[in-house]
Amino acid sequence: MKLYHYCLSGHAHRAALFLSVAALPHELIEIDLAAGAHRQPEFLALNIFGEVPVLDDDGIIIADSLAILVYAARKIGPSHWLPNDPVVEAKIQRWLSVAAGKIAYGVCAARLITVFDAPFDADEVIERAHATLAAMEQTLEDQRWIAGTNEPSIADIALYSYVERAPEGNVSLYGYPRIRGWLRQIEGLPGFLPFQRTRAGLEA
Ligand SMILES: N[C@@H](CCC(=O)N[C@@H](CS)C(=O)NCC(=O)O)C(=O)O
Repeated sequence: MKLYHYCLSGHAHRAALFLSVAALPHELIEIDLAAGAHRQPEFLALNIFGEVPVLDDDGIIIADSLAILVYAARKIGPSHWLPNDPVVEAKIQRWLSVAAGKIAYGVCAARLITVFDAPFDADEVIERAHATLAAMEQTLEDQRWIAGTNEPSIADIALYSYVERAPEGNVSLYGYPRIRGWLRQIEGLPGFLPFQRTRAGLEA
């Protein structure tokens, strides 16, 4: 498998992290977003939206980080990452939706301001980030993993990268002890792959 990747992208990181913890052999191919490599025709042929990550599994092309998590989880066969039980799968999907929505427009957007000079309203996205973190903190009160599973699922992987780097976007994790514990649990998984740090925001 080849994963088209960019080292500062949390979307790309969540895909790379899952391939790593699921022990799926793969090669990382860096797409230099700063140099516009994602707007070249060869890359647009892989993903019409011109975004990383994209997975190439021997000619099967899967674009979108969450689609990659689902594909890779199904590829390894039945496992705790994405069980077949409809109720459990729906609970996991609910948090994948949070990763695609509230996280993208919250902690991720806040980091885009400080790391990539994105022209967003910092107060608005930081407030949204804290609302999502507060809901996650409350959810983790009586469960170890975010979707209520006994073992980690792809929902935990999907949420990890941008939540862990939230301070780079001036979103402190100080008030969220359960989230910090949950992050450390993910970091303790065999095959864990760290997300590159940037000196920005509260990490500057
Ligand atoms: N929904 C996509 C979003 C991916 C995404 O936003 N990737 C960003 C990097 S974090 C990107 O490639 N941006 C390039 C651009 O928009 O010019 C996914 O989950 O993979």
